Amino acid sequence: MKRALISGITGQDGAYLAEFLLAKGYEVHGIKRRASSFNTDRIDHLYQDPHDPGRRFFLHYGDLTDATNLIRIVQQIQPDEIYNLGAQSHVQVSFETPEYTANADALGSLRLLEAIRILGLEHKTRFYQASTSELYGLVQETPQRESTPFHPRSPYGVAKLYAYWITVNYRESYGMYACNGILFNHESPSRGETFVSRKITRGLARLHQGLQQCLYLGNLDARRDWGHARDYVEAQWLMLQQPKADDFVIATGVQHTVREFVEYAAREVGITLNWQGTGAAEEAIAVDTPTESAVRPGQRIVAVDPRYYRPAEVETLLGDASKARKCLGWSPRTGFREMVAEMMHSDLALSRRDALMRTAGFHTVSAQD
Ligand code: NDP
Ligand code: GDR
Repeated sequence: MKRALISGITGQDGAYLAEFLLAKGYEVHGIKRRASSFNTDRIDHLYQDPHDPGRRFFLHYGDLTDATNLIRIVQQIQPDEIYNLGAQSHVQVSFETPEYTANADALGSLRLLEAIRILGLEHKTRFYQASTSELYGLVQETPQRESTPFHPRSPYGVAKLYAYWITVNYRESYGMYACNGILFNHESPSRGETFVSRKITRGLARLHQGLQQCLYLGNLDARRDWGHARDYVEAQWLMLQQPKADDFVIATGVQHTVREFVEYAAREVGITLNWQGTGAAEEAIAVDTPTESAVRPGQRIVAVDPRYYRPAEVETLLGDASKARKCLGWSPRTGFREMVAEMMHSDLALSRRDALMRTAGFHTVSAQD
């Protein structure tokens, strides 16, 4: 039985990957951070009773900023594969917490690679680094492929640049099987609520149920290549199953603006929008609305709030995953429209539950960011 260790197992990708590896027959170990409240929502369905003799799912307390803890976990597990998915992964937050982001996202990767080396596991343990299209930042060519030069635009991107190169360096220096997956944006109903995709589907669902009055967004013109997380974790696994370690772009090759994301999501719940104004004064007004929704024709649904603008923006990203298609046999299964619909309907179900709770006398917190 193969043994995998996942950092960031409580995150979106960690949860999908854990489920994927368990289905493949792996023993799966995850590193979770201590928190003052439960932080395992996304993986609770995978929990196995510690008394179950056939148990294949284990969680370990740890942190990417704590080298001795990482060494101890790797020593104890002796994993065949490590997936380093843990990170402070929010680009805008990285401008507020640049030092911590560098510590977790850059040095965290180094600490795991060093743990493998210190324990003499260079020829046993394969390593996956969660690299990102944010490396391209101010893009030098379109579409972006493995050979496109990097120009990161945030402390997050710069930290991930270090992680990318230290992974390449350990492969070249010590013959380790270490790969970078340069993944473009990927989303799902489990996406963190403050990333734009989920903020849109959650916000529209709450508007639909009368739990929120307006959705405030930043740069509506930003263009992204959005795929589905479920498809992308398969690519992560495929990268560690090859005869030779290499780096791969994972993307759909299709691009949409944030504005288009809003339109597709709104249409999914029967709301048609009319955009007016430009720049910070742009807003979307509901034209057609379904009768069962709390949204009324003429209501302002979306407005721009410049506080969501970033000090330096990545305006456009579009990936070319030809190398992954050719060498890994990977291609995305889920289209943009299908993914938006899945997210929208999942959030609508959650908002209906929240609305019911409210009418029954309970109050829910309304996170806007
Ligand atoms: P999430 O933000 O959903 O999950 C991040 C995970 O990392 C969480 O489990 C979080 O724990 C954990 N984490 C954060 N800081 C630390 C730390 N100091 N020590 C240990 N664990 C930590 O991210 P995604 O699942 O979306 O992304 C997974 C990885 O892929 C990240 O590295 C991200 O940067 C990268 N990436 C993501 C893309 C995307 O579009 N989703 C695209 C390209 C790359 P907790 O739950 O406690 O906060
Ligand atoms: P990104 O994702 O920065 O690409 O990083 P995010 O969804 O945060 O932003 C995408 C684009 O939307 C614009 N935007 C907004 N973004 C947020 N979060 N909130 C808003 O209100 C808003 N309005 C407009 C942003 O300016 C941006 O241009 C994600 C993360 O998962 C990273 O960890 C990962 O590496 C990259 O994707 C690939």
